Amino acid sequence: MKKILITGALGQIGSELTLKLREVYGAENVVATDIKTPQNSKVVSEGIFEQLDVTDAARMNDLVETYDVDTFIHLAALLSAVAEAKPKLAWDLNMGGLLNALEVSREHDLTFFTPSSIGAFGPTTPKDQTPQVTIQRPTTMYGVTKVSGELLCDYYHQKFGVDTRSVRFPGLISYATLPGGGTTDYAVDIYYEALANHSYASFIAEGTYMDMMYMPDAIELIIKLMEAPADKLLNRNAYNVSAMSIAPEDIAQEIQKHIPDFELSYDVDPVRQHIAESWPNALDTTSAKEEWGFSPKYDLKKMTEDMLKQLKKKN
Ligand code: AKB
Repeated sequence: MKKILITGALGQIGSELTLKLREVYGAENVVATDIKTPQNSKVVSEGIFEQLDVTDAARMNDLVETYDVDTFIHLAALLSAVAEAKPKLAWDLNMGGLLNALEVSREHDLTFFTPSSIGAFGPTTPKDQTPQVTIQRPTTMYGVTKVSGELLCDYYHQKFGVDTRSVRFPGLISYATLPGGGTTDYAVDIYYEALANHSYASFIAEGTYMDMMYMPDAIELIIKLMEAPADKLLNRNAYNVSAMSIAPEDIAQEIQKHIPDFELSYDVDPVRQHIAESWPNALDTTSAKEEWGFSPKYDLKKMTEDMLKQLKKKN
């Protein structure tokens, strides 16, 4: 990766990935883009930043040419709960943006990354040790766009030789930027509320297991996958990745080790609960480990220690 363009750079992944890429590859080699331009963000104020609506193919192409980009990291997308509320917008943005990004990557021979999600699976997918290659019949619009996106990545790789790379991200937990409208967001909210109020009412029910990962592991794995030799990557649609499979009560128990009077209650949101129940409990990540050395460092214990420490520092 020499000259990298990122879309959705002000989002949950983008705002941390942009800063890390600037540190590793040099600020002059990272072009951050987003549809918004908040001025109080380091992403905007401390490096190259360009406004970009990913449905605008001509502007995307101009930026790739102007900055002589060789690597495209496409993050701009609506998350699961918002996509369920606005399915047409989700299709237009998630698929339109991805198609534009793949086209520009084909035309300019760019190495390409975009995240898929555990949302690309559905209720008929095996729930435990979910295989790398398995049934993908999602029942959410988010999932429909993610599985279609995986197929498009495969197609652009096979048909045009585009160097497509992707992972199926689980819920990502971070102290730096809040997620925007996902089903796994409870696992972020719970830490904020634990510190502020010593209690949390979870919108996901007790016993609902989902895969999760701490953001530093997610950032590191994107760089690792992008730096991996192309000939080692057998899966060009997306790799299963996960660092832990947890339910709300597991996080609560871990938080109680630091905040003994923390109390977890439940105020279940039927829409997000329905989405969560259609997703796997725990993915099999063998292919990612074998083909490019995926190795997350944070388990629930380490993540909880760090989340609480960092959030305390922030406030
Ligand atoms: C969401 O909940 O929508 C995302 C995801 C798992 O893709 N965090």
